[in-house]
Amino acid sequence: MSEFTVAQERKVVTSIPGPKSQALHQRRLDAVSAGAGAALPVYIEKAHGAIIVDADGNHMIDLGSGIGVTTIGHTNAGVVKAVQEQVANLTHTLFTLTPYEQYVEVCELLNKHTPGNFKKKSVLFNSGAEAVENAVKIARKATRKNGIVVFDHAYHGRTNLTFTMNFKSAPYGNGFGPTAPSIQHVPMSYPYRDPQGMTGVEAAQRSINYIEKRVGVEDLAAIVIEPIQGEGGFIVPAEGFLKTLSDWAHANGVIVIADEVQAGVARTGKWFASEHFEGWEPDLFTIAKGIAGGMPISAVTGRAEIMDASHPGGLGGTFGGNPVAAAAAVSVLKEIEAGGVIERAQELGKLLGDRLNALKAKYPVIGDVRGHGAMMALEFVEPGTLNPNKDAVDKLVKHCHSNGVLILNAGTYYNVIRFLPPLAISDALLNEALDVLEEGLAAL
Ligand code: PLZ
Repeated sequence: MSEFTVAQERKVVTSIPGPKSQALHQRRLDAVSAGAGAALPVYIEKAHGAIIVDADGNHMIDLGSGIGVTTIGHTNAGVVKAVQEQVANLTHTLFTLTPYEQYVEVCELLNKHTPGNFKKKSVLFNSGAEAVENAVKIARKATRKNGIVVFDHAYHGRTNLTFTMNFKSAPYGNGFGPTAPSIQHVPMSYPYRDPQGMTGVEAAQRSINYIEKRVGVEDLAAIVIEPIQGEGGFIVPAEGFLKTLSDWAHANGVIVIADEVQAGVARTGKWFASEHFEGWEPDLFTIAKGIAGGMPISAVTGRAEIMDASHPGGLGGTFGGNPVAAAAAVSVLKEIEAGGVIERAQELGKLLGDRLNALKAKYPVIGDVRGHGAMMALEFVEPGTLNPNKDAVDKLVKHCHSNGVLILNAGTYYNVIRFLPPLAISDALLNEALDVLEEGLAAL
């Protein structure tokens, strides 16, 4: 059992990256494709709770959870036990060949806990991008239409279809061949950057106007949107935006897909981020990242009649819903169900919100504080303007990394710092990490 093998404290014992990490990085440069980036070449050996330990023995406070994956905490005791037991019993059959119970149980739990008071079904895959790909396949099959609407600042993955759905072509799509057809971007509600006083309903009307003019509803299968955008910089749409969109979609026979890959599964202080938005009614959800404590598994969950539109044999893949990953997901979902996890995300949201707002009041380089629960962000600008300030973010990220705090940037303009701590983090550790950030701000 890995419990308590990693002290929950920050400890910087070498430069970061230290000598062992640097040596490993040399090996990597020789062996690994240059295409796989290296945001922080610190090689991690073990982790528990909210602390990751590198090859040189540095203990870093993790405020990123591997981009929102180890939400339940690193090497969570329940996940470790579930994986160890499952791996000794059964590692693979291929669910569509000879099935097993764990897959069905994950689907039952997701059907139960996703929002929407209707009969739901699910299907499992390996990655977020694969879930998005399949949600689009299912929506096209169900509607017999092709068009897909996505939003400015969106991120949906790195496969051919999903990189086309991303807002930024660099670095995701540029040079990687033809983009997928029938994808149209429309404006997102971005309260910090939209014209002052623009309501959510007005922002939705702006998007709908684009959809009607640029795409038309005739061949529109689905709109796909992150209810709180992840890579785009934790953009929370204005109240009424999502409701107006889903009302319009349903009046026009268009399927609504909520990409909850980054924001879902207890992260925002609700089971799913969609629950923060009154009247917003997605038909399908894509779910991944935080669902299995670090094991690779993803899902599409939604209205049973849409989910059943695919002919038998139309959906699948060798590893989708792998027994070990599924056992980890069952453990995570049941731990959330048992209570305390969602409440912890809410408490962390309060702590983060209070501290980040205090920083904003003090440092004019911070233009905006936003998010819900343990998914909060700071947007940096040149003081007194809306001009994105990537330079400040780069300096702060570097300062935090050298001082043993793993922090992530985000945003279309790379001018956002996002906070995605494991929910297992203590108040004391989170405060300490924010103190390190503040030292960096004071030094800017
Ligand atoms: N949808 C909303 O956030 C993944 C990307 C990391 P995969 N975001 C992190 C990187 O640089 O590759 C993401 C997301 C949303 C889909 C995805 C894709 O999920 O599991 O990375 O395929």
